[in-house]
Amino acid sequence: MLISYTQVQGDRTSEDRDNGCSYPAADYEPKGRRARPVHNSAGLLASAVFLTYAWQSALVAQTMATSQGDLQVAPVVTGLDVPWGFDFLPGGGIVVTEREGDLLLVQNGQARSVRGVPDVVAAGQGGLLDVLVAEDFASSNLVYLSYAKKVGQGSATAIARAQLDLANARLVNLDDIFVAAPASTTGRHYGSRMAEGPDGYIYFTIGDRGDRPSAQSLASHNGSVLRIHPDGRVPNDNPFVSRQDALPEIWSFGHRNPQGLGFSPDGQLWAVEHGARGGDEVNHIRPGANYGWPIIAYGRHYSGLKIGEGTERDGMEQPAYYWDPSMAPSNLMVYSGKMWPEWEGDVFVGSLKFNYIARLSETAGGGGASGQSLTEVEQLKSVETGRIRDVREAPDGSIWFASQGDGAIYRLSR
Ligand SMILES: [Ca+2]
Repeated sequence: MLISYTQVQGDRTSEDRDNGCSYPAADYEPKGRRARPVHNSAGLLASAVFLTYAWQSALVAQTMATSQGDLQVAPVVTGLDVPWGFDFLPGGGIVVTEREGDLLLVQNGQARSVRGVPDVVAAGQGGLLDVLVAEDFASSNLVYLSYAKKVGQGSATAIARAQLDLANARLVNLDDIFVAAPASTTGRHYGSRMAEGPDGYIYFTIGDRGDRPSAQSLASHNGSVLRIHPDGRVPNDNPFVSRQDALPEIWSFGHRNPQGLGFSPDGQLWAVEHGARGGDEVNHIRPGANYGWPIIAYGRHYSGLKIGEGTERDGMEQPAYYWDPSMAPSNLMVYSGKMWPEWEGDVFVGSLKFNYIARLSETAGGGGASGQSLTEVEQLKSVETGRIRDVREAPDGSIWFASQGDGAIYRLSR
């Protein structure tokens, strides 16, 4: 059943905050084309009381032609304003973030705005970003949010943890378990995708915040994949815990702006990042490894200038795959094979720029040390796949995706 989420006209002056920023084409974040929630002078969301919800009869599912035949594409929730992340609740339903600062609980035929979300800096690429439902949610009610947090005159990527009170649609016991250092006055490259590991730790990404050299610095969280306990403590087996010159949460580094992160069914960690022009890349993440930015990279700066030293260097990892031209990757998901056994182990990546979901398979022969280990073998595309912001596998093996272009979440199934 389709749930339509309707917001009243918002204060258009909130869009002015995006003005004056310039971004490379692949990362460019257009403003939401829908009404925006009203923000008061303190930056607090004042929209919740104005929200209304409406039911519509379910639209007929459309079809998408794929290598597995014509699949059904059905809208789950519409009327969203820049959906950024969503995740599944064990009892059915989903939680969805809207970048402007709303968390929605979509469950039992209702879309409700969740109260108690943290104040976010909703400007540039910042805002309320990813949401992660804890594996043990049924007993813990824990959810994690990543967001742009105001710090001094700038902002920093923060991870908050809270309990989601489903009955009352509110967060309780909200706590920032991590705030990246340093903060930055730029509104770009927050990273922010999260995943829970099979080890129970929380993994998440942070981009270079527009300060390229900082991606190589272990004294900065910028340009990293990080790993923490669910309460924010640092695991004592993180790769840099014993180094005095390193921040101990860092798991891997040398990343530009990773906005996709996921574990494969066999427990391997994968990430996808916005590279420079012609250099968006998928990486198999290993602890302590250096992924090269900005010393090695495929592609060029958006100015046309060459990057760093070239494409390879000893001690720096090669991507498993890269796109040239850049497709502006959002999230990444490694598929279990539950609904489509032929796609087991394949990597699915949403494209913001070219409006499709990439399916990547292992290269025959494994690629080896110098070759790419993945190849893009299919582009899942339909009128619904406009500006894919998130892609996930549901518990039943169907593939769900958030279309920023449509302000909707769709379910892809047989
Ligand atoms: Ca790299």
